[in-house]
Amino acid sequence: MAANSSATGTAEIGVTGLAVMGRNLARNFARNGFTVAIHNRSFAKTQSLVDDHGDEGTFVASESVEDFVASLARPRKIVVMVKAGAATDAVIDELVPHLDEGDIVVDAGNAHFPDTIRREKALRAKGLHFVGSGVSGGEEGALLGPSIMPGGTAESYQWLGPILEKISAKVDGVPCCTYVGPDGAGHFVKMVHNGIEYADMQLIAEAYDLLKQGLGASAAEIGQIFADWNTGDLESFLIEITADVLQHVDAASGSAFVDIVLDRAEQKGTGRWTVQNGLDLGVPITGIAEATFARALSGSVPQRTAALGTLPAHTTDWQVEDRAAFIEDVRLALYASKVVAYSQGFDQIAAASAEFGWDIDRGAMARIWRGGCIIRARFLNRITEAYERNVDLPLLLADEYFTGAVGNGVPAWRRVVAGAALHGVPTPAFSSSLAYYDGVRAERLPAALIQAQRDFFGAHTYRRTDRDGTFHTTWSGDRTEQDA
Ligand code: NBP
Repeated sequence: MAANSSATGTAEIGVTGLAVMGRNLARNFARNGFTVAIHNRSFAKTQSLVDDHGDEGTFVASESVEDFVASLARPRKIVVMVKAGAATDAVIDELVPHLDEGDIVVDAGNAHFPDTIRREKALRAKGLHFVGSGVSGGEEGALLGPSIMPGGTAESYQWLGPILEKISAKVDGVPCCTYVGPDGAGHFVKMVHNGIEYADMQLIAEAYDLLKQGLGASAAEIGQIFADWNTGDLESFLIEITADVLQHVDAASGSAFVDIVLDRAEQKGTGRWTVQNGLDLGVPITGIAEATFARALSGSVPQRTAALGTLPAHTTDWQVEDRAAFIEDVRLALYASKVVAYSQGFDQIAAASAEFGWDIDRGAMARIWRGGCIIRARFLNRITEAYERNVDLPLLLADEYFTGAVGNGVPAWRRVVAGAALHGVPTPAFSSSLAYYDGVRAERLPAALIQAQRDFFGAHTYRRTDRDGTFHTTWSGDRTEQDA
């Protein structure tokens, strides 16, 4: 370890913010042979990293921001890994006076993309590169290889790309890191990744509940079903850990672990951001929205308490006769609903890319999500292939592979959703995904009636199916039609 006071200026990358994520990211850089400058607001974390892992590579520890910056080779590449929000601004404000033109500041925390757009603009005006980068994979990913989604300037990626690609996860030798697009693009894609993660988790939870209610199966039995599913099209990190969690027994009570966990799902807010942005852009991301609201419902304690034992269900117990067929139906319904959630998420990325001029390659995003991150899954290869077949694909579901893969499961999907409704099992994500599927493929939607109502009470006008133009009917008068 070099002494901070010598300020050698040789470190190839710097990390400031050495809590769980920054500490592991710094170790990952060092283990990959990079000389890493390290810094944290309180020096204890810096010291502890050196004490515990100093032998894993070359760390240059500094107590002050000034020494930290001075220890880096130019152009300086500094990864900021602090609590998202005000802390990020505070760190940037502290760093900037010590930086030189062309230096690169990477915010690898979970920033909200409008903040990244603001920060990029401010630093660009000072001749600095600001890179908002999504990093997924949690603590373990940061250490062993995360999925990395960097935005900012293409020029900054020429410097950063080789370093970030080296520490990222690899699938078939391909790094799970690529340049995403200008300013907020990287953090935007990370946000949608997290939104999809919400949908994926909710769908898995609903599949578990369906198997529990329909089969009366134990957590361990359902865990085995998920383990079996993990050998096929559904193979993914989330299915794998679900099998693991369901088979885990609570040491204190001897019960299945999942049965002793309070059923109130919490959130840190990226799902909410994704849904808010979906509303802003007018993109129906119903899978992500239902997943976010399902967490909110689980935490609606007064409402749940008021409803429990009060609201009549008018259902009977669900006793599935052909267990194997039911398990296969739930598997097919889960796969189909999952494709809908991803299809919607990729629509959101396309809409934002057009809105902000980011030119995001959706196939490349699926490729860098194949490893390192929470939603890593076998079927992401299929998404990359779909966008390679047609870079402007308007709807993932309409790609020939997914049309077949989802289409085959539609009868099962309908049986599962209908069964859930009949037996009172809440499946908001399964149900809304099927409703989206039917909505998006419908030749004619009842939106025509909504337009008519809007014209009736608010003179909002309507267009006709049989000729061009915009019209209004004088509803309160003689009901003649006027050109609007
Ligand atoms: P935290 O989000 O818990 O942040 C703690 C770090 O922020 C410490 O280094 C702390 O310094 C520093 N910090 C704070 Br708080 N306020 C500061 C300020 N005003 N000035 C300078 N430093 C300040 O750490 P984390 O869980 O490692 O996450 C880091 C980032 O990575 C976050 O944005 C998070 O959302 C994101 N992320 C986390 C995960 C995950 O699995 N945890 C996954 C992906 C992304 P101190 O030691 O002096 O208090």
